[in-house]
Amino acid sequence: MTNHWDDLKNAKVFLIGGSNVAENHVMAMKWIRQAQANGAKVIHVDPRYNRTSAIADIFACIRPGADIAFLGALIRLVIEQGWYDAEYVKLHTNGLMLVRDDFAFSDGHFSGFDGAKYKYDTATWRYQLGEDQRPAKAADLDDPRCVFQKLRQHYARYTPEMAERISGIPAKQIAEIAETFALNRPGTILYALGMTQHTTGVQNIRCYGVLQLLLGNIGKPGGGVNALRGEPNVQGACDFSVLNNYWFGYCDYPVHTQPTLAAWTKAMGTINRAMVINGLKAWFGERATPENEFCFGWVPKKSSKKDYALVGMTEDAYAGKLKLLWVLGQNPLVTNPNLRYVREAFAKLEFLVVQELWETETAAFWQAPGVDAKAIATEVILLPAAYFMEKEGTVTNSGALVQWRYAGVQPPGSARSDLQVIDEVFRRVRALYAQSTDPKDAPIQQAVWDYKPESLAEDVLKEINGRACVDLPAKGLEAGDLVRGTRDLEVDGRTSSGLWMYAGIFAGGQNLSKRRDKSDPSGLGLYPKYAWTWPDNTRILYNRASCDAQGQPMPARDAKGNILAPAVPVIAWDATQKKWVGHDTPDVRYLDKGPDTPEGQMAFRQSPEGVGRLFAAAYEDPYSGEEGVPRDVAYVPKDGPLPEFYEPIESPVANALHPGAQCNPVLKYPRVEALQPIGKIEDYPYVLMTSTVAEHWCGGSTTRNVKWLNELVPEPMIELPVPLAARLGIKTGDLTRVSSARGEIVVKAVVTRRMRSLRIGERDVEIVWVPYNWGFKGLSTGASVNELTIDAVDPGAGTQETKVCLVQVARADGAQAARAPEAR
Ligand SMILES: Nc1nc2c(c(=O)[nH]1)N[C@H]1C(S)=C(S)[C@@H](COP(=O)(O)OP(=O)(O)OC[C@H]3O[C@@H](n4cnc5c(=O)[nH]c(N)nc54)[C@H](O)[C@@H]3O)O[C@H]1N2
Ligand SMILES: Nc1nc2c(c(=O)[nH]1)N[C@H]1C(S)=C(S)[C@@H](COP(=O)(O)OP(=O)(O)OC[C@H]3O[C@@H](n4cnc5c(=O)[nH]c(N)nc54)[C@H](O)[C@@H]3O)O[C@H]1N2
Ligand SMILES: [Mo]
Repeated sequence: MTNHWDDLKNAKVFLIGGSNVAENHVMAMKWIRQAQANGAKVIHVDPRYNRTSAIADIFACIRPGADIAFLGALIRLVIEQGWYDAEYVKLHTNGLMLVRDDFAFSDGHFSGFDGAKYKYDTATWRYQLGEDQRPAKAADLDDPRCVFQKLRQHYARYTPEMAERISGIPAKQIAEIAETFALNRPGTILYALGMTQHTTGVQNIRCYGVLQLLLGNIGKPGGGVNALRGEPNVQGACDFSVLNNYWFGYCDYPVHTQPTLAAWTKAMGTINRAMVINGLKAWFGERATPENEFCFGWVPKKSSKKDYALVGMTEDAYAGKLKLLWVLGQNPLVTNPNLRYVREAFAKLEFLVVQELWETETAAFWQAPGVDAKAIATEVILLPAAYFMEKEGTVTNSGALVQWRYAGVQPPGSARSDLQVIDEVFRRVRALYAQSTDPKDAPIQQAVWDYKPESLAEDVLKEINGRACVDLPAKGLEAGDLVRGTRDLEVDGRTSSGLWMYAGIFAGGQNLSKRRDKSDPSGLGLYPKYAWTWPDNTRILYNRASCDAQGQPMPARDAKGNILAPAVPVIAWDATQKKWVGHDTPDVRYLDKGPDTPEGQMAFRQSPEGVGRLFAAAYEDPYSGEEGVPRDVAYVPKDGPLPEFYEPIESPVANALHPGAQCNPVLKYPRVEALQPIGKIEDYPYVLMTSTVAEHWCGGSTTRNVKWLNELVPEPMIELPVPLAARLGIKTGDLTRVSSARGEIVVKAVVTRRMRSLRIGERDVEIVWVPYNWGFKGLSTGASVNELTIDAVDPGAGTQETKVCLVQVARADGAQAARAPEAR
């Protein structure tokens, strides 16, 4: 989230795409309802009519995976109708920056494509640079070489009619949505899995960024691009790099071609190096010195050739290369796609540790129906874990609000908190290495690990917050003092911080995540003294973008300068005090550098250009002061600087925009032919969409063991549109066989008008739905839909395409064979 939950009340319009917020983020509804009571409009774009659709003013039924076609048309309309905020675009985005002349796009491919490697060379995705090595700028947005005009050209193909042909949303409704969203400001976007679980997941979300930047909706109350995060602490987990692709604080994880900190810095920039040095100081303390590159050599390096994501791990296990797997708080034998492959891979592990509340399908994979346990040699250890109310620590929510949770009860039996388990395992491993003289064991012997059992979680949080490592009189800190925020952090090892974004959570020695002060002086829902948000307790990210060139709050406008919404003060430059002040923590690099300085103009200090990126150019900010080392390096999506529509891997139709590029060109699938078949429309004529239900939680082990919830939704089902069910002779309650190229399940049918058939090009495309919350363990058992889903993933994020694959559907008694819809 760029904004936060309470801030939803400030929105005048909601575009909810790929999110069922009413069922999956129930507490958001009170803010959405409050906004609606104040006249806000809600637009819901979803293949299935659900409880979110029920409260929407406009419901648009979309074919799964077609969002970029629809959003491309919105972007086109916003530009062509002059609804964009020209002043904001010029000031706060890279709209004016000149793109290299050799950048091109044709037949579905951007310039630089290497088909043999499924890869782009990004050399042409760059700016024309001025003499100062910074991006050259056009005088106005009409310059055909500027980013804004490249954007306009790119989306010229996305007419509402083309978008209708691809997505199934009528062109007239697309125009209505564009106008409603563009002319009501501020507007917010809420999204979740319907947008991310696709092989175009990253670019789906990029569309939202582009749209919101065009409309000037970022950095303001009631605006933003708001990811509704899933698992309770998934935001915190990502911040701390419980991910394969990022290191802590969203730096790139070091790879084997970067053995030194100097090499890594060349690729990542000196700003990120400063964060990493603070981290290394937290991990290795006094051992980390400038002379030994702060022990960077001790950090394990990834192989840049290997895939460490879930599917990559599955592949390695299958190939016998991954021998020991330790699963904490995950149930992949229900929730990973293409389960047959996962099951076979697990059977090849030598050792499996599952740290869990229950004996899940994962812990018991060898007991799965049809599996011969005697043929499996894997040794399985089940460690009993404490549940959330049985332990203390922080949870970071979607709005980056870090809240302390207290233990309510003691864990039962021998169950322990995950932190206690990790602490004990580390101490025992360290003891095993105590006598070793092998240099590779030094990090295990030397890591700082001195948490006290009685204050374990808070000791870790203090380490994360960071400390002065030496006396810092200029900052009023003595060696050992806790730092008070990111502005206390030094770049040279004189401070430590386990995660720079969290520096200040323990300011003044107080655990600010425990704050529960409900005062809100601005009335904007900022609640500045309630718990704590990163960075530096900022509630609205990029809030400098709410101000104009003079640093004063600016109204929302269209391209002609007509005011669409008044300025709402969040922060501003105070010329008398000579600093940025406001209701929120100013999201600026230096509090005392005003609008007359380059830094004081940067609304997007996290991007090397300092502005929002409509076009995701490859770019390094050259000004680090070190020869050949950039200060900051831009993130460049693997699949293009502008979002482009591609069909899902299993799709019912050909790509209407470019037959030469059906699917995401940088995606290699299948990776293992035998286990990753791709279904054809002739055999699997319907589109399967999967999601969760309000009454269960994800893989279901925590909810399928609760009798009351099982009464509400006792088993999985397939939901079918009425005309399809009639054609197949299926009634509600009938046992139905659903199959894909990868597997087959039998579930009961529910025939509803919530599911629809969409006209896509020359074809009627029928969409069916199955929830993914079941498995063979627990009080309520049932078929796992992930037997059917495809394990293709987004090439950038690695997210599985579990929102769309092709299936066949038939009555399980075989009385009536399914028939594919004929092309008309
Ligand atoms: N009660 C409950 N709450 C939960 C969870 C739970 O299991 N139960 N899970 C938690 C977790 S981990 C997560 S990640 C979140 C998930 O929260 P959501 O993302 O809301 O979860 P889903 O219901 O999977 O998917 C959202 C919507 O996307 C739609 N959709 C599917 N494909 C497409 C598409 O291609 N385009 C568009 N526009 N829409 C599409 C689906 O119909 C669905 O309504 O919820 C969290 N909250
Ligand atoms: N087809 C399909 N598949 C999907 C999705 C989809 O929409 N469609 N959604 C995907 C999404 S968004 C997600 S997040 C994943 C979820 O996938 P999983 O993470 O595998 O699902 P959960 O059921 O949440 O699994 C969490 C497990 O942790 C255990 N647990 C709970 N609390 C604790 C704790 O404090 N400590 C420990 N050690 N264990 C604990 C629970 O008992 C549970 O078994 O599923 C994904 N899979
Ligand atoms: Mo999730």
